[in-house]
Amino acid sequence: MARRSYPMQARLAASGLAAIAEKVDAGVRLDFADGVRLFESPDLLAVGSMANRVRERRHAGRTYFNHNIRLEATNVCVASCLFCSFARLKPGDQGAYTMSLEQVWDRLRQRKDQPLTEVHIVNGLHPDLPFSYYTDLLRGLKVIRPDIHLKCFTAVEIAFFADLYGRTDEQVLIELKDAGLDSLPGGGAEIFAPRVRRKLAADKCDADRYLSIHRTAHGLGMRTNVTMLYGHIETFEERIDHMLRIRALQDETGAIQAFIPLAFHPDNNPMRKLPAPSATDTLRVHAVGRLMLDNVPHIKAYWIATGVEVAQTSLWFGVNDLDGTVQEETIYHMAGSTTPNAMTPRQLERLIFAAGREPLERDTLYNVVRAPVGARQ
Ligand code: V47
Repeated sequence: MARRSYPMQARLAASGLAAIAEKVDAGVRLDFADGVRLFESPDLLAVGSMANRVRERRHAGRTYFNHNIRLEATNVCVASCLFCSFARLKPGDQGAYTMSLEQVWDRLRQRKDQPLTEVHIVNGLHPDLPFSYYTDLLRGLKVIRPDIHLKCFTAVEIAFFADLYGRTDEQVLIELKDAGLDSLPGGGAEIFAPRVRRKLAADKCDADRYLSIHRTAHGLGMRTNVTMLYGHIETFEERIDHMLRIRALQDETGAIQAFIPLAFHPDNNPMRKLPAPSATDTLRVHAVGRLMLDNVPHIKAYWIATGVEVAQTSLWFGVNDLDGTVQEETIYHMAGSTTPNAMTPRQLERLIFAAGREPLERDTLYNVVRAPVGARQ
């Protein structure tokens, strides 16, 4: 019996995606309804193949990672986000910790032989520390490693500092920048839609302030990332609304480097009855991110959140960045992540090669710092 051919055009038409595929081919921007349709279509591979096309147009097979370390200096946090397994409300609560500055600095000193290029810091919203804790922390890290990039404090932390210490958001950013801050990570975005944000993260600054802080950071010459926490109670419409708000800011400033979907982890938090998002949902969210965010250069799969195998597969679903070696992560491991705590650059290179992609070690600003292993002496 002759085998029936099933070219991609026919497949796209069968899954109701032909019009979107035409737009993608022509470089026409997708709209809200297109985005929702991408989530509703049953054909994950058709969505993935469109995202892959866009990825290859921009980056060919190039896939970035960096050599970084995570530091979480305190988990004391006045916010009670329903999805969080990391925070402890008060100093003294079981499991609460706040590192001394020496302890934080020691984490970096201990790695003096590692060619780290980035320190990524996210903390709880601690009500009692002086602002100098944060500025001294940054200054001390730069003394230990003057060339290290400090990607620290989410926009939610910046808003909290401004309110607690009686400064404007801009003043906080300027003082932190003077102390050594180089860029902002994307955490704290969760879901921008007020319906969800009020339920999950009522104590956090709202979406407008989150985005305004990123805009201000961009105005001060800093790059930032933006995340989206998915796989809990949000709708497809709310996911697309989130992406479109990011796209609108990027149209204004052009200084967002990466979009990072973050898979919800349900262990040890008040939302533990919900299942974790499936691998197919994770692949689709990254693919839709690539298709909707036509002005954001990098789509990152944070392998600690997606799992290593799904992160590897996502390299054919629009993703071109795997974050980094990470090391010392606690937020996801307290919420049930079963990935290793860290990967070596060698392991990252191997898994990217094994996926048929080209690994490149980058710094935080996407300058290539090391050639792939195959090209090394
Ligand atoms: O904002 C917390 C998320 C974020 C859970 O900018 C959870 O390069 C899932 O922002 N299940 C912090 N997610 C991590 C983060 C990040 C990660 C990697 C790279 C970058 C970057 C930023 O973690 C929080 C929150 O959205 N989170 N608890 C949980 N149970």
